[in-house]
Amino acid sequence: MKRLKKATTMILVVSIAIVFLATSAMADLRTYKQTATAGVYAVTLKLDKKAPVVGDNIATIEIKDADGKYVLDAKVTVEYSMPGMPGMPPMNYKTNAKQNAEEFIATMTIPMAGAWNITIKISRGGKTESAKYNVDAK
Ligand SMILES: [Cu+2]
Repeated sequence: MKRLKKATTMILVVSIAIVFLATSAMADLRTYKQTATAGVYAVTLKLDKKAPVVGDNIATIEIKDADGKYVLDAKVTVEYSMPGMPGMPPMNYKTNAKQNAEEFIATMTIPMAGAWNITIKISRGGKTESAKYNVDAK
């Protein structure tokens, strides 16, 4: 009886662990999330999809200082660009991110599939720092 109870508990614990791991793995596959450093800041860029798409993409930006505290008093802009290629001049776009609770939100309208460079610029106290990301738009 005691052994049975132990086995049942073990199965339960393993099941919970599997569900937990599967759920977090799925969350990783579902949406893009990447952290880059900009000066003293850790800047996490989250997109509403696994990879950006041609059209509108909602970018959520989380900025933390060296103490791990949310930075909210900054001006945040998002620049996204594609270098020139045969038959296509370089494409450069810029949009301002708006603060929303502890994050900043911007919409990137991507006109073409392929490799895009994203630069998030954080201006605060007369200084501007940049965080860079590379994405592949579908
Ligand atoms: Cu192009």
